[in-house]
Amino acid sequence: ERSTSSFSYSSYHTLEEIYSWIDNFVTEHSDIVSKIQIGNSFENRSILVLKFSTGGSRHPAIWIDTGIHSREWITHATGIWTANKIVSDYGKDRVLTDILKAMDIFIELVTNPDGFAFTHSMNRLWRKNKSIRPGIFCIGVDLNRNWKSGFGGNGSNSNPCSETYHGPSPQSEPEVAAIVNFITAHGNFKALISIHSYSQMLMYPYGRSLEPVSNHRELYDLAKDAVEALYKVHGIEYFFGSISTTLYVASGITVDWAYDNGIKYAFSFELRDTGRYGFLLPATQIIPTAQETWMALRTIMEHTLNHPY
Ligand code: PAY
Ligand code: ZN
Repeated sequence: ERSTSSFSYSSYHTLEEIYSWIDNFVTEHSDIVSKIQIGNSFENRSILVLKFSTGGSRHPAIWIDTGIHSREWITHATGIWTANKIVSDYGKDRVLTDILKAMDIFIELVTNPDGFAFTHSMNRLWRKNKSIRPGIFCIGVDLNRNWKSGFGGNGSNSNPCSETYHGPSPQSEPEVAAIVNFITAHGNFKALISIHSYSQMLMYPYGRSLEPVSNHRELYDLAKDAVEALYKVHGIEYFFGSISTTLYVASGITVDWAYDNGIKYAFSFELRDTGRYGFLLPATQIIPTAQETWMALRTIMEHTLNHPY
């Protein structure tokens, strides 16, 4: 395809289709969108980030990632719709326009490209990346257990055959190291939102322990506002709270790392549904899911804009 106008936002797409959509998208919206390659995956695929910016140097920034678990297809689809929503509503939606005048938004759409390619070619329910190591017979590390914060703790597994295998060492996986290096080098991220499916939850740190974070009350109130805004769109209910108290204890995860590295607005979403279809959410639910998620994202971004630190 040579233009985004023929792209279907209500269908699931392959890696090649998404990467070609990215190229068309940045060409068509080069005034506010650019593409950055932040690294290469274990199997050497490009790791790409979309940057939405109205200028300035090193604006305070918001990070959104989708698809760190490759089988969570609704997350990539929601990310693509969201990227298009940002360019469509910029200049029309007052809140979004104010956000983008002061802050940059970065979206990593395919955070686990090797796993994602594998969900199309061989195993639709593949979760981990595709790394292999000498003497280890199972494939892949859980990229949401490979972060330095709480690495190897409760709710992660040292068995390479486990779905929650944390890997040999923190950031051993190039897909995680690329994000750590990028966010650290940038140095001005104020919010990080990591998007998963499924369960219909909006959560914040910690995953690794039941201990409340220092701004727990603020994150609780903000999550409540965000899920209320989400509910108003299609009447879908979300649970919210810390990861450890809302879902389960999980260590070495993205949002704990973000929080421990000074990003105090750190959230993870679990998108639709609650298990009827699970990871195999029908494509007819892509647009409604993206629409409601957008209102929650916008609530978090607006709060970040209004509470500079
Ligand atoms: O959102 O980071 C989070 C919570 C921890 C997730 C994890 O275990 O990595 C929760 C699961 C996920 O989205 O990966 C929940 C899903 C339903 C699963 O795979 O069990
Ligand atoms: Zn996940």
